[in-house]
Amino acid sequence: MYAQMVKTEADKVKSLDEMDEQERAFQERIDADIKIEPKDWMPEGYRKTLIRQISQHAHSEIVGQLPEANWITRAPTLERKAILLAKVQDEAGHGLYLYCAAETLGISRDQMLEQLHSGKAKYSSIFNYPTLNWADVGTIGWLVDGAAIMNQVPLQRCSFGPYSRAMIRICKEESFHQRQGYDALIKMCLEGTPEQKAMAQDSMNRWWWPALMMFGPSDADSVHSAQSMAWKIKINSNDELRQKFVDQTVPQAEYLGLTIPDPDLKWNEEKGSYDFGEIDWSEFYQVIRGNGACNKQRMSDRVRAWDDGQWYRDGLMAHAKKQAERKAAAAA
Ligand code: FAQ
Repeated sequence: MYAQMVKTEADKVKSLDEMDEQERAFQERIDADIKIEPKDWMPEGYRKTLIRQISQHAHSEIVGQLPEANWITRAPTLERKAILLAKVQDEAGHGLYLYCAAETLGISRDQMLEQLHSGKAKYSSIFNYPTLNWADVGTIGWLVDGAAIMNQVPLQRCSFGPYSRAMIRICKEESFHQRQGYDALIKMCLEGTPEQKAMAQDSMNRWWWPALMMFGPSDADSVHSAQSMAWKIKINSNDELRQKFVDQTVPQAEYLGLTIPDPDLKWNEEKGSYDFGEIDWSEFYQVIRGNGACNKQRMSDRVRAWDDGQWYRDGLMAHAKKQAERKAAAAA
């Protein structure tokens, strides 16, 4: 499985024999499941890969607030509004834990945000789809947070201490997010009107395939998996997690009475898991290249929010400077 997993980079992963002494000692610590901490020596590639993955993950949490925030003002009840507000606020917190973890690797938050705003850094493809009806809020919780949890639970065991610890806190909150989404859909599908159930089905039809794309390209096309798995920055391959997600989600859809929009979805007795249809990879690559339905809007909203907050950041800096000056004067 491992050997055939990544055609493009598999041959670039060094064996222990090919490493110098320092690299070998580092790899042996990873193999023994000893966490790497920010001040420990690490190969430059390990540092860069972590910065790339953690910052993209942080950007996803922050940009991921936007599609759901669209429905805060139109939530159907006060209770649903309060729940959605809490969830969207949690996403900001997740972004902050992750930016902090990445900062320990020698990149500043301003640099990471510059990379996001200039389009140099990616964020998850899923947040470039529009939220067209209230059921989308439920579907995002159920499918999007569900896919995120499937990916993030193993990342709690990631080799880099600060990332692993951030994931432990994040996963606790994500499970609440997923349950609130499923609960909203239970209300619509099992206790709601035929119109509400139709709304949920429409939402399912639009989000199913993009949710599967969240796990990244197929193993055969994943550029980074082989090295990232050798370093335990990733614990499972993209296809392994995608399969687990499908297997977990099909019975949940059945309980809701929703049809998964995939005519090839079928239980495979021999494999003990579901077979499913081919993902439209051309759509995935269009979205990650910036050409999805909402890429431009998401970025302009983020940049505007950043610019609008300039006066507040200036105020904080001025206050910190004044406090430091007062402290210095008192000590003199
Ligand atoms: N979207 O070689 P691989 C959330 C890029 S959860 C965009 O397989 P890798 C919670 C990839 O960066 C969502 N780009 O790459 C929430 C690379 O491009 P690069 C975030 C993608 O890194 C819920 C290229 O394709 N979760 O936000 C995607 O080994 C609700 C080649 O791919 C994480 O970030 C994609 N879907 O594996 C918030 C989890 N997939 O960088 C609000 C941590 C791949 O060379 C509301 N990240 N690419 O330019 C990971 O586990 C990995 O980075 C993967 C990709 C699995 C995403």
